[in-house]
Amino acid sequence: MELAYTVVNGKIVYNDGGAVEKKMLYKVNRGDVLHFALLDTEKKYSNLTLEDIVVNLCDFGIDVLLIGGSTGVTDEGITKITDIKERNGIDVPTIVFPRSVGDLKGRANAVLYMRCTNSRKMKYVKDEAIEGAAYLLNGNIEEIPLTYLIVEPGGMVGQIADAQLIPRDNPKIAIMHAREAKANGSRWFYLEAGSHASPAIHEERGPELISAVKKYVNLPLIVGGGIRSPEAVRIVKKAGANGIVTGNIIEKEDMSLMKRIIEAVHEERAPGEN
Ligand code: 1GP
Repeated sequence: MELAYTVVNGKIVYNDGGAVEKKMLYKVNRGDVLHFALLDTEKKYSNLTLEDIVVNLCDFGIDVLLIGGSTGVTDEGITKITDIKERNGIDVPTIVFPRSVGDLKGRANAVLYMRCTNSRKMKYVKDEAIEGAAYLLNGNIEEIPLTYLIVEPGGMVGQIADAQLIPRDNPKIAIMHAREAKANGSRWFYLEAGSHASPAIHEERGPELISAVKKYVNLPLIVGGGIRSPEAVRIVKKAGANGIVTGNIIEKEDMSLMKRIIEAVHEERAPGEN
């Protein structure tokens, strides 16, 4: 039987990942940090159109258009993004950040096929993923197997999932979750503080948590929750994040700030940093 992944010179090389995941991993392995711009396609912006936003973000160099949102992902929403990409010759992948199995209907390039490992609800730990497997069986969408861990304060997602929130002052708990995720075949790990989180993921011992998980578990690590500035980006990068999600800040419609945030994501790391 072929192994799901091999480790070459300390880097993880997956043998059965799809094209989108392989490209992400290629970038992570060469030391890049990935920027995931989380978009709500149903959001009404005041000054810009969704097209302006997508075109600008892609121009600034985001790595992934992550489609999510408080009301879930619709087929129409994904189609809007696909049309914008076609009209503007954009080849940034569209990945669904699902709230539930219903979000797998649209024709995105891939889905974060996730398990919320510290939810107290079986629905988010397993049931949604099992139902979602029907879409994988149809071969319509590439899955990116990911374990999602909600840390304090957790925000709305923490409440909806009824998460047993991960404390910031005891990194061992997060490390154990990450190690379990790896042992059970997850290929990506996501530390989530919650949208609008205060403290954000880069504040109040969040960086220590990121560094601890990164030190003990060799899985690409995505982080998010309250990242709204280039300074915040630099802190989570220094702590060892391989991927950074920004959601809410996009709604400020400040494209010059977004440009600076995206540039900070792609700045070279200082020597000796992860
Ligand atoms: C939420 O981690 C993401 O799921 C992004 O959070 O909206 O605060 O950027 P923000």
